[in-house]
Amino acid sequence: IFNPASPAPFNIQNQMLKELLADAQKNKAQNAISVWRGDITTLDCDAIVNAANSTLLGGGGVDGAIHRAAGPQLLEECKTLGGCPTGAAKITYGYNLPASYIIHTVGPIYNGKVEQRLELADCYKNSLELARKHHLHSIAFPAISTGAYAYPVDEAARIALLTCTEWINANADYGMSVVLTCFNSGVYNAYQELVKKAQNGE
Ligand code: AR6
Repeated sequence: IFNPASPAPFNIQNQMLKELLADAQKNKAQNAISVWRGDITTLDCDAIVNAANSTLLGGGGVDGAIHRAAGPQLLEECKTLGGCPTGAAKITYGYNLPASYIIHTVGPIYNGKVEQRLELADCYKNSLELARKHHLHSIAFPAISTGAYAYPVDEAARIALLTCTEWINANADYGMSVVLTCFNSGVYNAYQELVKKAQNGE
């Protein structure tokens, strides 16, 4: 758990994550960021985030996994949303998922331009804002843009961690548990490196 005020994140274990998410549902969310390895569709969060494309009509990767697990009603609701620009976020119900809601955001398709850092940060910030607007207290993110959209994993992980930390610090009165999920070892290693650096005060 990464408490932005002091300690560093670590690879949270299933039982502890369960307790953390249960607390959040009782409105006792800790202001914490956890790094967890696994399939985001299994998480019993108030909301999980989907790394979608601008049509919001489904795709591969985590988007495909979320649509499969949520069931066909999700696509029906997505059809009513009119798509989503890069960096923005839209919310739907979670249907057959353990999570109550899905927040769909669209990451940048990597092209090396520095503006893309802001677009990626906006994905995290706008998802967190939307969660707060809906009174949600736990949210799980995939590593947005690091799959099909080819964003370099190290930079994407740094942006994810920094943006979530800043948001939590700015909303410390609210109470939000953030779970950064890693589905592959590249993303996991990137977060681990950041943890080590934070522990060394870098
Ligand atoms: N749980 C958690 N993370 C996952 C899961 C899962 N079940 N499955 C994949 N990941 P990607 P993008 C990780 O490609 O790069 C889709 O077709 C994966 O290992 O899903 O933002 C959309 O429709 C990677 O680290 O999303 C868009 O067209 C991360 O999720 C496009 O891909 C993101 O990989 C979006 O590309």
